[in-house]
Amino acid sequence: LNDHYRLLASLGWNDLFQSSFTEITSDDLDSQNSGTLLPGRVIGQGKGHYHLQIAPQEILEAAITTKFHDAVSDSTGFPTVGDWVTFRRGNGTRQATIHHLLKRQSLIQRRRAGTQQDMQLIAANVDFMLIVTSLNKDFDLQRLERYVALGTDSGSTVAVLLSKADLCSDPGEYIEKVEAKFKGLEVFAISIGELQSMNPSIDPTINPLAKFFAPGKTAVLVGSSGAGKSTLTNFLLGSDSQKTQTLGADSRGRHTTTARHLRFTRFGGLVIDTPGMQEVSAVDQQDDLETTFSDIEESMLRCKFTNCQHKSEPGCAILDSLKTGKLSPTHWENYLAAKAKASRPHKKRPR
Ligand SMILES: Nc1nc2c(ncn2[C@@H]2O[C@H](COP(=O)(O)OP(=O)(O)OP(=O)(O)O)[C@@H](O)[C@H]2O)c(=O)[nH]1
Ligand SMILES: [Mg+2]
Ligand SMILES: [Zn+2]
Repeated sequence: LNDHYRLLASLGWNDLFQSSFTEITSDDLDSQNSGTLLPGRVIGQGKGHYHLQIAPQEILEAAITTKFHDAVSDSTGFPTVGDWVTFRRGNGTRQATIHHLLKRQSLIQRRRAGTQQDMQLIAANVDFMLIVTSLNKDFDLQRLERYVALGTDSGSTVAVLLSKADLCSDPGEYIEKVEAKFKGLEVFAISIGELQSMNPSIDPTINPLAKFFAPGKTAVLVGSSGAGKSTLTNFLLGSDSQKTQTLGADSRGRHTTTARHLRFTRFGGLVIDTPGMQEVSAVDQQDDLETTFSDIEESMLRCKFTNCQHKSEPGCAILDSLKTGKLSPTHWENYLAAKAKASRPHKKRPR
């Protein structure tokens, strides 16, 4: 078992998670009948399920139990990308059930649009929150301030990556501006071309970014759409697996990335790419489905059937929440409308 936990260290496992795990599982009465509880890390979330990384090469598909779901009092109680959870695995299958959320070391969250209290979770258990903001006409200190505020009290260390330095005649001037406004924050100007030319070396003695992606560490990239988060992610992964925006006059504000995933970088550490965030005030129309309606997507995780259409199926969590008033009909209709809009063919970008 000790070997197992050594493997988990490469996924970010540490003493804090270990002690939370021990505390939770020491009074687990079901292990005799239902199998042992093990720790896994949430690396992604789909419709009706989570993806759990349980070893460097092993990923399971998992759903939370009804007991877990019913014990949750608000959206912060659900697992999000980066979370450690306990799971039980089905015999000889790649399916698992999630039973507990382990204590979080850090949590990046923001208030959901149009609500007072409801929080939208961005990522958990990250060591570094890297704000990516581009050095072109979009550069905006006030917006940067709102991103910095996301990191405050999150438990993670914030740093600023000024992207597309190749498009800027004097990156140093911007570094100074940001450093002057946010005392103590580390600020770097980066350009993908330059990073690639150092390729594959992200040697800490040459590249100051290396520490963010060191083995066992987790970094999340946040920032507005088009800032270059996925382009940087692809560099870190050493592959083109993240779709990036094609350049074009109208590409501003489009969301190319629509979901969050935690992945291994080729430097040993882990990175979470996220969909660009809109200004909090402008969320309603523009924001992607995942971020505005994550409460609904979370509820769907409880539908009895993973292909539930939420129309008349038995065990449908959506119909249930509508009936009990937990979900407002207006919010549900907005979701359906936004979803229909997002899947209309003309929204697809020409290749
Ligand atoms: N000139 C220049 N362009 C870059 C650089 N990095 C990224 N880009 C371009 O910026 C555009 C947007 O990049 P993405 O990586 O898709 O942006 P994103 O932040 O992931 O956007 P969303 O997924 O919508 O949030 C793409 O056309 C990239 O090729 C850079 O260092 N220099
Ligand atoms: Mg992206
Ligand atoms: Zn349903």
